[in-house]
Amino acid sequence: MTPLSYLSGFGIKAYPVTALTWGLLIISVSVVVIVTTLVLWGVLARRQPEQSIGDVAVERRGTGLGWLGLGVGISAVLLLISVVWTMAVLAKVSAPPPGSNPLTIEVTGQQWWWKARYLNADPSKVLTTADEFHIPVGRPVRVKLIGADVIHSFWVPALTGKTETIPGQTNVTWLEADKPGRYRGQCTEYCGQQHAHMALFVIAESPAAFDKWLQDQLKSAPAPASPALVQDQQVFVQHCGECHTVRGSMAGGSVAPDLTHLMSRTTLAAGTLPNTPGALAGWIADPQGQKPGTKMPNLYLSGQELTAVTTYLQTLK
Ligand code: HEC
Ligand SMILES: [Cu+2]
Repeated sequence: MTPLSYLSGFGIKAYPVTALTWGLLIISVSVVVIVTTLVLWGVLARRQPEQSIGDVAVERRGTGLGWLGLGVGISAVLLLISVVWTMAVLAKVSAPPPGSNPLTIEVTGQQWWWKARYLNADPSKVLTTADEFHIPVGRPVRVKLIGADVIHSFWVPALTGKTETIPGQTNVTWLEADKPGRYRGQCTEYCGQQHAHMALFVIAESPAAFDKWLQDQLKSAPAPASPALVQDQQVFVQHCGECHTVRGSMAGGSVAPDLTHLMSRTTLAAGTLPNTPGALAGWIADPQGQKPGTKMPNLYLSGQELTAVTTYLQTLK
């Protein structure tokens, strides 16, 4: 399966939608094939090739109306089936099943990355992270969608359809994965230069693995383990702290991805780069070269500063 295929789904929300997708696809394709065949047949099967059009007398030939009735009848039945089926699916997937204790994640779409906050009544358990969202298998997840700047659209084709993130409004959708896996999502509302590099990943894992992930993510970054690392951290706080947060350091910016557990993510900059030491250094040295237009500026660090910052970031497991 290709990562963004919508022809197969995984989870109680996706199954009825996938069945409907296939049903409508089969009906539509059959209609096109049947109509095309009939038109071609009508065009090609001239009964009296020697006559030109003007020679044919205008006269009533009997059964034409019957054909119209048949065509309209078949179309009406098929359209009715489609409508009823679509309504039934919409009703079924409109909300998580009653009594199902969903997890709630608030997702903010912004140019050009996704911020996630795992909500909790206890503020010390609210987690902020970016672009890669872990969820427990078999539990519904409510997704509250916020637009930070322009309209984006949240789409994880294998799990849920598209829902817009609109500035000034909160939209709510939900999803559930019933198999562990890594499901790719994508912004699907054109939102500017790097719209195509605004991916996200939903990583579904067993409830135990998810709980462990959440507990680890809630921890602050450890204090630097050596005097050299203390210096590296200072370079980071100075140059990067006004935009990025690393909990447990003086860096507390909120306009860019939280980097407290950067090394637990597999990609950088919303799926644009793999999270490898080389790509990380390349990103920090020249974000505008990697993702032209990105809201992270080129900071023109010296070689030494770049090494310091990447060394420090690599301790953020
Ligand atoms: C003016 C604000 C700003 C400053 C200063 C800034 N960044 Fe960023 N940074 C961003 C934004 C915005 C993004 C998201 C970019 C995107 O995906 O398009 C980002 C993304 C990143 C990412 C990828 C994070 C992820 O989860 O994918 C890393 C790593 C990063 N910045 C490191 C740094 C470092 C190191 C510095 C200091 C040398 C720095 N940034 C300075 C705004 C900033
Ligand atoms: Cu977008």
